[in-house]
Amino acid sequence: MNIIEELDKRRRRLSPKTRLTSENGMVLAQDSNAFRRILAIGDIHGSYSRLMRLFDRIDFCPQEDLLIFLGDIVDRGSESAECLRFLMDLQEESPAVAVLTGNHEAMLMDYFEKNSIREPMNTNHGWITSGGAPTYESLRALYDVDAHLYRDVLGFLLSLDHIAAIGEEFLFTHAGFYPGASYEKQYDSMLWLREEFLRDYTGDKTVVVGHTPVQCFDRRRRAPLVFSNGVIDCDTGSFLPDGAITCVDVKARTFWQSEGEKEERPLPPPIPIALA
Ligand SMILES: [Mn+2]
Repeated sequence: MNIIEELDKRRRRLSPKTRLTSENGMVLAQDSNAFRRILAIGDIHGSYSRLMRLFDRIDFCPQEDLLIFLGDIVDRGSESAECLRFLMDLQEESPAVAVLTGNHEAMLMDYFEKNSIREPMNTNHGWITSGGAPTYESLRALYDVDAHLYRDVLGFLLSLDHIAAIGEEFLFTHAGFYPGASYEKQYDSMLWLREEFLRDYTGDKTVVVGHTPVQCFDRRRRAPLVFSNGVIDCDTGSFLPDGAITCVDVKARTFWQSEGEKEERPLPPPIPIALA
């Protein structure tokens, strides 16, 4: 059974009373109409001030909206612990907040399987050389002040989901997936996909991803990208000086950003894929 068949099978098996659930790393909702808005926030990369500015703009209603974070909460920026604590508290307080893992959270977890926060930074590990150094510093500062909270934050990271299937129409994941392969077979590799997914996906669901900054397609771009195969890229380069964090409303097909205009704007029309 391929990943899409498995998601659909699990989703259709849910009791009609279940609005949103999560099993085996898969967030599932039978009906997208159970939510007023379905919102997805792309890569954050340790920028708490940008996250707060965006969050104020979207006017999130916990009782009515579904909010999905697409992963890469941490790394590159200096406020990763603050971002993680905010998402952890928000998920605890809200009935419909899903937090998906990105490849940066996967690298972080691998680091802490092999190294302790009590030891000096292990600069030989790939996570540290891929933007993890400021995250290590921010977690170390949290650990020094409140070791219990540090443990809760690591537990939260361990609990992150991988993919969300919301109604018949929508899929959300950090980078993409191999449509023909089973979920189990691609659990880790799917967090790293770029062109192979963006170029080759031909399904009939809208797939909302982060991971590949829109600046990779056009250096001056900041708005999210909509591709003609139904993929929406919400990674608008939050770690870049002129980048932003983006939230997309997938039903209304509008978006907000942490920088520039405060108001909601319509998503651009679909274009064919052409990587720069
Ligand atoms: Mn990223």
